[in-house]
Amino acid sequence: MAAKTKSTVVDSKKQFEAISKQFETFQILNEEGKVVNESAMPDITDEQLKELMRRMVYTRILDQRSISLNRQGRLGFYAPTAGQEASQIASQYALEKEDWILPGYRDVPQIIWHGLPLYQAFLFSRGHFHGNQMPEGVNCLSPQIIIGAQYIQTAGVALGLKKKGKQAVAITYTGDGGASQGDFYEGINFAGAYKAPAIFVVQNNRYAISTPVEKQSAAQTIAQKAVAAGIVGVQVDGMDPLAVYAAVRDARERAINGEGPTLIETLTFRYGPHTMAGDDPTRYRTKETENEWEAKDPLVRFRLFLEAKGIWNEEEENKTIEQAKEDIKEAIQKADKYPKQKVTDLMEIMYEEMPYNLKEQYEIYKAKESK
Ligand SMILES: Cc1ncc(C[n+]2csc(CCOP(=O)(O)OP(=O)(O)O)c2C)c(N)n1
Repeated sequence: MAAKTKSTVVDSKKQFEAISKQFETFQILNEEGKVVNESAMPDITDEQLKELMRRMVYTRILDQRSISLNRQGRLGFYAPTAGQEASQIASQYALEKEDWILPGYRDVPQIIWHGLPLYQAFLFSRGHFHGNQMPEGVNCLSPQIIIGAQYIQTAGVALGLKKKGKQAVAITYTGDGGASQGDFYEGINFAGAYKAPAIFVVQNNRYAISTPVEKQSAAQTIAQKAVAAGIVGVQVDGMDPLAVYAAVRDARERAINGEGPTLIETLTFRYGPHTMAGDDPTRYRTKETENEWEAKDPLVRFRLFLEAKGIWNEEEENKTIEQAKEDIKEAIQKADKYPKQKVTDLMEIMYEEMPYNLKEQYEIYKAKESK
């Protein structure tokens, strides 16, 4: 190995040490469900805490049912979410209705809790256009498949909110892999330059399909990438719902006050495969790694915390599970009954004014469909 460079220009060791000190993981609730950071406790009522738990339990059931429906051939594209509930649900819970969500493909739970009806989420999975039609007043874009593209769009949406004088933010999500994309850097840089009210979340679940985060970047944390864009960066325990909630509330307040965007890295883990399209995590993850992360489970630690406060019990949990199962059953039936997608539907929704050459094709299909 080559000798270490003795530089008189920069003390590289000192520089790296200073960076890692600035981006220590923010945590409120530890794995045993104990508050370890009392002074950072967010302002949140017992009823809100229970609602957050309900939503996380509900979402875990939705994930299990979605996987099973996918295996039965009743859903199409599906990216599992179990393990990421604190990161996803607590971050959405910290928003207000007027805020905008620009999700990635794994972030369907956040847009459901922001108002997308469940049957439409199922239609989205089936590739039906109606799954992308947000109801009036549901401020969400449809899930982005192109890795990182939503980061640039978020900078634009946030700048639009600022120009319109709205007291609202735009929040977006990508994975650790997304933080290696050019769009990621362009998005955070632009939003920083214009002090746009944006919140950029990177859900670091450690793998971009099979590529480990260590192979994605030489940076010790993803949060520190905020420095180059001149914005605030924070690394959060993404298995801790209270820490995620507090970090997003904090970022939202800064954004609304005109102090610009925040980059939040949530340290999390997806228990399941990358998507249901044939990924096999046992080929790139060890059982030990999986066990290590499952011991950090957000539902387990939050349940312990709420039980110790005397505001959660088995009955509450079972009620939530039953409700989720009932809603899912109804929603899948509604999705089944929804009119099948026609070729002419795709043409109609794409254009306000259809080009003449497509009009010809449109008429041909219209005639075929009416037979
Ligand atoms: C621009 C682009 N390149 C490649 C892909 C293929 N692809 C789909 S998911 C994925 C990995 C993304 O990993 P990460 O950003 O960590 O998110 P995660 O799926 O772990 O939530 C890749 C490379 C894509 N969809 N878009």
